[in-house]
Amino acid sequence: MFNLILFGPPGSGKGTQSEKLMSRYGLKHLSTGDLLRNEIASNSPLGMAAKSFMDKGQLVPDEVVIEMIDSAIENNPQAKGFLFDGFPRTTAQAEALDKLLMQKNAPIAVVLALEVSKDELVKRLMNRGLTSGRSDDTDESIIRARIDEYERKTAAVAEYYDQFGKVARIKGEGTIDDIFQVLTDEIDAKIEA
Ligand code: B4P
Repeated sequence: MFNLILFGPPGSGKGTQSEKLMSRYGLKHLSTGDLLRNEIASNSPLGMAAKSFMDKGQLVPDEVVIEMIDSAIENNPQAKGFLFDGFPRTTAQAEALDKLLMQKNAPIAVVLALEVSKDELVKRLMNRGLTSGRSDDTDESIIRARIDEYERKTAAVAEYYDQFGKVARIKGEGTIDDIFQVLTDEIDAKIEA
């Protein structure tokens, strides 16, 4: 099994690059943002609870997303590896993920961390808001709240994985294809190692 995390602030290109990586490597894509939006679309109790946090630009509580990822992993026993997108977002989530993967003897191989300036993030998300219909993408103050939440709670996840030497930091500005090339170089080096 080959497991990787695509990491970065909101709007850094995680969802965009995940689509491309998934088709290149045949990994199972697990995006907690997408899983939560599916729960909201189906009006489930979990979705309704999550919506109140997401609409304010806040993180959904750890226990909710950890349980969701746990069942997504269990529901995909044939996966040859997972691409985690937007998860983990706190060190508690990272520790929980490591525990889940330890049971499968398949630890995270690499954390690819996309780095993008704050101004560029706001610009991209406002732009996406014009067409995505996502309520958290249309209001600049909510976008800024998401970036603040990232700095307060999520940036530390990269430091958590640094202690195991697993983080590759990658400039997330430039063309989508150029960034994809750098990401695949990092992954190929890990696969060959
Ligand atoms: P997510 O769905 O994970 O969304 P995101 O971080 O906003 O976006 P992403 O980073 O994937 O977007 P992308 O850059 O691809 O989270 C939404 C919410 O769900 C969170 O705020 C939180 O409330 C909740 N949540 C999710 N996971 C959670 C967890 N684990 N714990 C707690 N809460 C959780 O795209 C952005 C735009 O940039 C696109 O329009 C794209 O076209 C553009 N773009 C991408 N690359 C570009 C490039 N190189 N140049 C120019 N534009 C580019």
